[in-house]
Amino acid sequence: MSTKTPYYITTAISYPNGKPHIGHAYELIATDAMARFQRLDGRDVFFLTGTDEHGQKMQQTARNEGITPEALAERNSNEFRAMGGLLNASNDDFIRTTEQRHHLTVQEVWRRMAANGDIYKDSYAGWYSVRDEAYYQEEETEVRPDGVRYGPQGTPVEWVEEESYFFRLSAYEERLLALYDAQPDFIGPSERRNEVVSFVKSGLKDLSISRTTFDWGIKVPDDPKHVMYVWVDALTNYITATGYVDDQNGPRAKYWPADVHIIGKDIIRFHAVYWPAFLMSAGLPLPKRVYAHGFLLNKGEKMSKSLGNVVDPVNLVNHFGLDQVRYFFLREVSFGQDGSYSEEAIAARINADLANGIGNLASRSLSMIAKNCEGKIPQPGELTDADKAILATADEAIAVCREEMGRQQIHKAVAAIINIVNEADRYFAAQEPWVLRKTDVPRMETVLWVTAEVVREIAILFQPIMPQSAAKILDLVAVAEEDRGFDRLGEAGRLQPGTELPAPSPVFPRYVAPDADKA
Ligand code: ME8
Repeated sequence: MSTKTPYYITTAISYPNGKPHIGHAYELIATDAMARFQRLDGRDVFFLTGTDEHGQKMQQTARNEGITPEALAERNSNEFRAMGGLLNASNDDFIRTTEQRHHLTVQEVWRRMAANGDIYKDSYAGWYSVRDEAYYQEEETEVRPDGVRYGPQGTPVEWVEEESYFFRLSAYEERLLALYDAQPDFIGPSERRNEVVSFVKSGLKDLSISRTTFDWGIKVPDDPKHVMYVWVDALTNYITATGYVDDQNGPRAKYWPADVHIIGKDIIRFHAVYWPAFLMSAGLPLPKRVYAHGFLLNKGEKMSKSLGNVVDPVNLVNHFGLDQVRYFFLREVSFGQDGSYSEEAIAARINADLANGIGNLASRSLSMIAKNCEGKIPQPGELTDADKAILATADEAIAVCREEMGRQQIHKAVAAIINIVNEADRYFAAQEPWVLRKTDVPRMETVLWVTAEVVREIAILFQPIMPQSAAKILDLVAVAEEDRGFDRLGEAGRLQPGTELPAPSPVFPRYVAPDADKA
């Protein structure tokens, strides 16, 4: 049995009412980078993603397409799974809410909430947004000049009036505020935390948690006329996958409670208000943290199907390359804030940071080793202050990355790695090993050893962000698979003089726009 500390991280589960878009890809890439980081840092990671397949939105979309909700869910869930493959996502499981294991867990959680006296039957009358699968107070909605009433996220709402089970959310107001107080890290970033605290302080109403006017959902125990409100069902996916509710000693039960749920800012209320309240009611441990990233905007505009700018992640990856796209989003967007992207911005990053940055540093130093050191890691002589300073910069970066990744500040961890690249570039330029080749060969060998060693550390650190490219660089400096963890950074894994290197090859080509030569 592993003695490593468990680390459980999740994405939201996406609605498979359509194909995945770039917002879904972004969330998966970011969560994957965090999961990979913790694995390399020695944690026993469980990383979950999946699809949220029930609810009125799914049923309506299926009806419009003239197919069953099962067929719609199946088709698009496969698209989401394929996107995970395309993006090189390292998730350990992919949950679908239509699975039997999930139905059983959700019904058990419902029974526990009912046994705790938190569920009662009444009738609901109010506004509902099918697109958000959310109930809104009248004050949160507005009638726009087009005569349609919209909810706070800008989606149309409709009047719903039916018999419904309710969850006694009002009884959890104080307990939730006490939770946010006792665990200031429960919600991040702070803007989202403030938003949630003021929402709860403004007063919580009991929540309608079942529907009778459609049937595409998980049945309420002992009352099959009702299907559960899709968010009760969806949120529970996180615990289903661990098997914790069924068996606290099961093989994956050690992963509950989750270390962090990564979601978008539009669904913070469900995760930071409803979800902990449901868990408290069912007597289950709460996740440690909920972190909401921002929205991706295409050239500054909100993506929408009507605007036609919902970019297909497959096209983006085919055009720029997978690691280039991963790098761009994780470097360019402050994780937690909205971010804008455009082809020009992606191209600029690729060329500045990858082709001219790490790619150039690796190829210049490694091709000099190939030509001047018989293709073997050279023997360093005594280290100068400049050598020690650049090695220290590389050795110390892990502490910064650990701190920043621990707070989901991925862009800051990436910036810390790029800082090593920039310093190493300056070091290489200042040391002029191509001059030393003619004047002082032992000193040239020292400079090349130091540079190759720094390249090794940069590549180890870059693995969570760009797994394939980092592996390629590590192959070029002949680092064995088992020596690629963060425990091999610094002195523990220094390049061994005399090690034979493969022939160097470029890792990050410059991006040239397809029609650039026609201009
Ligand atoms: O909300 N930029 O599913 P979903 C960044 N099924 N992130 C975006 C985005 C964009 N333009 N558009 C969407 C749901 N997202 C529910 C979740 S979890 C128990 C149930 C994010 O398919 C969004 O914020 O609408 C969410 O985190 C995820 O993609 C899935 O969105």
